[in-house]
Amino acid sequence: RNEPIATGAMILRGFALDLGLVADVGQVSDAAPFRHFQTPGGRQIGVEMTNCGALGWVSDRRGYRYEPHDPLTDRPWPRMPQAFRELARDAAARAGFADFAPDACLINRYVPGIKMGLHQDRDEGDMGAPIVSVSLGLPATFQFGGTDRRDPVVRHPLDHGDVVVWGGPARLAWHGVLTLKDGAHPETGRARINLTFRKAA
Ligand code: MD5
Ligand code: FE
Repeated sequence: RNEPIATGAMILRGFALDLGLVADVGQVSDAAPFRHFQTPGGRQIGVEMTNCGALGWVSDRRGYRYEPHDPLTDRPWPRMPQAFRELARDAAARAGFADFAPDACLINRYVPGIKMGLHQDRDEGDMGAPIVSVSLGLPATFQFGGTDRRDPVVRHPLDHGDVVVWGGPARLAWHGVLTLKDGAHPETGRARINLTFRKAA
């Protein structure tokens, strides 16, 4: 089921079910553990993060950026699993963006009580490419606004297996995730995992 939510943004309900993605996340996080990054202002980000692919999103006192190495291990980020790569490409194509070849996959882990405040994704080199976002585990409420911070926001529930594709005019929309409610999911336990595929270079 395709659910358009704005020009350039579409929810593909249940598009990522039964692909073994949670097991792949476990493989990645065995090699590159989830951790809390620091913000440039010196605070700790509530969401725990790791990455796979050629480039990974990192944050520290020096700023936000993409790096080829994990600062925790000084090793390259783990390879992007083939199932991730294919899912991202297929979802983008379904939403009208042919030939999406992400070089970065940020993996966010939310536990109950954690949220992601409204922000824009603007650290990527290729703003012409879409972003593909995959929700796994506990449900969450996504907040989606406009390209101006003051634009009104609409809320969309996101469940295990839902995929959202953002591109074109939606690429620079303000967005966030409301505080995760308590619960347990058979595949992820007390957590929500979000995969965010991007063309960073
Ligand atoms: C999440 N993650 O559920 C969200 C899903 C992040 C982040 O926001 O930056 O890690 S990605 C949603 C997204 C990406 C790019 C553009 C828009 C939404 N948008 O235009 O709303 O953990
Ligand atoms: Fe974002």
